[in-house]
Amino acid sequence: MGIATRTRAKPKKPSQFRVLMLNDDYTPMEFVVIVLKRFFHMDLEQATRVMLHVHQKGVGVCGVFPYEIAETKVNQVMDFARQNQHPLQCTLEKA
Ligand code: TYC
Repeated sequence: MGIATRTRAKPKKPSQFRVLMLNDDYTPMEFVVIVLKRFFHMDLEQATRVMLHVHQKGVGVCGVFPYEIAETKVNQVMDFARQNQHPLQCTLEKA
């Protein structure tokens, strides 16, 4: 097989995306903890730690996932926040 038709010797891993939670002044702390437990499978202690980190620093990482899963998590969080009339914001960025 000629060089032009050879596949890559080292296929790239599928790229990963960080799901970020953003702080705001109105969403109750308890609600953020529920979100982290429900959608990111954290236990109470872990969820509380991440929530407080976001509260103090403005932003925090909920997890790192392949693009489609990260996007689904962002949509699930935003839908759940909207349903409960909280302004909680969640986004993703390339890891
Ligand atoms: N800052 C919010 C409050 O004081 C709590 C909060 C934490 C909101 C994390 C959003 O992603 C967040 N009620």
